[in-house]
Amino acid sequence: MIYNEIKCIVENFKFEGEYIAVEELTAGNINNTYKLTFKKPDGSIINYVLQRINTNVFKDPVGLMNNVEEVTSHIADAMNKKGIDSSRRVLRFIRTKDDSLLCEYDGGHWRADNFIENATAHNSISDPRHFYESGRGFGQFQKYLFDFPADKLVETIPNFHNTKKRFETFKQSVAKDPAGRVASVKEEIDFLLEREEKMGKIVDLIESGDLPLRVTHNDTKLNNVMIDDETGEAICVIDLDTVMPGSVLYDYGDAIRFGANTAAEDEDDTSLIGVDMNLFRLFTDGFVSEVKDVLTENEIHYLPLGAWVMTAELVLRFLTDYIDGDVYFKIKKPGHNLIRTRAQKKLLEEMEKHYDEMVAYVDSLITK
Ligand code: GN1
Ligand code: MG
Repeated sequence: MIYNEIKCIVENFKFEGEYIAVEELTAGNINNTYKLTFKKPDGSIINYVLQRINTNVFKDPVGLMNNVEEVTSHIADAMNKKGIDSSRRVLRFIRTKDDSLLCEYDGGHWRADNFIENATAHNSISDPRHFYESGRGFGQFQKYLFDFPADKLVETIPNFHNTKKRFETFKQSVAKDPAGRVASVKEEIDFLLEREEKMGKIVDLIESGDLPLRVTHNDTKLNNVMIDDETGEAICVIDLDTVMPGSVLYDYGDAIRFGANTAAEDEDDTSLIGVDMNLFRLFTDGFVSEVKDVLTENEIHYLPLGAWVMTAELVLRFLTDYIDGDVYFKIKKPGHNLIRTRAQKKLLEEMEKHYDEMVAYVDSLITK
């Protein structure tokens, strides 16, 4: 069914060559993603990525495409000026035959971009160097956007990392209990209530002017940066739908949350979950080596707070979605959001044990 639909959508884009195959890529929790394969007249193969934007999550797909086009053009221009070949280093969106960035088909909003060849979006760390590289990749991304005018961007998800607003929404869900699940998650709810104040700390520091707003990626999981299969270098940051004004703590923190975990984000066996301090240091070194000159001392000092808040935020978001009846994140099995909640809760507890060590390490980099 979906494959017939895709065939029709493909005809609307200015792809090169003859369409020969499609494969679904299932790692993302929000959009539906497909790899398309085409054969050019000379017989060579060219691949593209096609995505259906989840408009339940991204309510303004036109504004979103405008954002990502602006951001990727800015990065490509900056690379070209430096004489860097940008063809595998930045996403480029393919237009439709009527020159639009979006194809609307049967109520769905579809977009397409180049496929980065000979590179992988890793879901876990097989080689620790990849995590150092991922730090460099996201750090470089931050640097490229340093002079990007934030007023060109719409907020694709308002209050995305506003943990105070998210906490209010969570409390409303608990009060409503729409799926009748609240009684079974009392322990997880209490765990969050005990941490409510600290969870709002980044928002407070932004409001008080202690942390600046920048243009940030906001979803810096390991699998949102492509690693070159041959060189092991981070070459291209992907999944740009949440690029918006934010704090650098969000980018650093979400990457640590996902990548320094000794287990998967949704590990069922919580005894496997911990913080790998070696990986923590590797990512931190890679990230800070790129952004040290553009960040304030305060931002560097508070980086570990970013890791703590982003992890707590995911406990909150997964639990809220579980309580709401699984309406936001795609789930791969029944109870998936509860499994994710418990895994992130365990990770947060482990992070709390290492917190002072994390702060000491980051502070030692300020004076270096
Ligand atoms: C979603 O789209 P994906 O899978 O990269 C989510 C992130 C969460 C992440 C948790 C727009 O990211 O915020 O941290 O799942 N994206 C959105 O795995 O909500
Ligand atoms: Mg992604």
